[in-house]
Amino acid sequence: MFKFFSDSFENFKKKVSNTASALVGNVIETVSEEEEFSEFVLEDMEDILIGADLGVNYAAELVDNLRSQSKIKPSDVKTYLKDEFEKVLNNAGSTELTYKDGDLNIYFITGINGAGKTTLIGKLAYKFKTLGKKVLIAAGDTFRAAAEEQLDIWSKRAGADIVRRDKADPASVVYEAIQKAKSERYDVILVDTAGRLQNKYNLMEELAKIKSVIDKNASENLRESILVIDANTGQNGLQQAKVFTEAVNITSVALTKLDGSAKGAIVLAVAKEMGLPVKLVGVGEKMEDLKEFNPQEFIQALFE
Ligand SMILES: Nc1nc2c(ncn2[C@@H]2O[C@H](COP(=O)(O)OP(=O)(O)OP(=O)(O)O)[C@@H](O)[C@H]2O)c(=O)[nH]1
Ligand SMILES: [Mg+2]
Repeated sequence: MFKFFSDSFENFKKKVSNTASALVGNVIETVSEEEEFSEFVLEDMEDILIGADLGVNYAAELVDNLRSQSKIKPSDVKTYLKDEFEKVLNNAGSTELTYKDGDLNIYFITGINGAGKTTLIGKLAYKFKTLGKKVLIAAGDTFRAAAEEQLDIWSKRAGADIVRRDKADPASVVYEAIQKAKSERYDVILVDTAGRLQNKYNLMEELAKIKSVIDKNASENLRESILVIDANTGQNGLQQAKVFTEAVNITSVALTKLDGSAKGAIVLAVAKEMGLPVKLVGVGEKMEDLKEFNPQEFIQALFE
């Protein structure tokens, strides 16, 4: 529906080059010159896929498919992986961020501490502002010292408005933001949340409470519950996805810090294991370093 700032393909390719060599380059190098898929070669291939953070189950499935057939030769391994990855990404659903024109659009942003939630909100606020939208940020991380200050700086930079109440109950901050947005006809609310409370249980309780405030007051306006995952956390990202999905119904993933990461295969693992589409990708610390995830482009960058 709208296009996020897009890098040139060449730039994007550079940013995922570490993932490309960990995931695809290493397999091709090890496998493609072999005569056949011997047990030895298959085990090597499985180790590489696991090492690239594709996940143990998914890696085993890909290798098992090869073990039980004779049509695909080692020299075809590139095409084989490409087809498989395309299938998985297609099955995870649309990668387009849901947005309804002329209505209030709420985005609920969650994730563990340091994943990049606040930065993502700054980038999204900026993007929506450049599209001429009226944007309100709800400072729902009232736990961490300086969190609201950081968000305040981002909102000013992006030219968005903010509702913040230091040390208040996050759910009440979000409630206030919804009332303000409805009476002042905002297009977008971006809800920031804490990444760490005293323990995981408290955090999940708090997120569920915020979610229920949104459900009670603006359920029809909640467009996406986005889980922010740092690409460098690899398989832990999958664990996070499970925990957060149990607490609040996650609809999509934003993968941050893909620039430089060798663990971008988490995009595929999340799609495969959780059936969740990655919709946004963070490729740097600047306000413009946000991309809409484009599966074709990602595949092309991995395999070209
Ligand atoms: N290289 C790179 N750095 C990023 C990206 N996104 C965020 N960061 C950096 O990651 C660090 C943490 O980002 P925050 O946005 O504060 O993370 P958070 O999830 O809000 O953290 P808490 O509020 O503590 O839970 C900051 O130093 C950001 O500049 C990205 O896409 N690429
Ligand atoms: Mg934050």
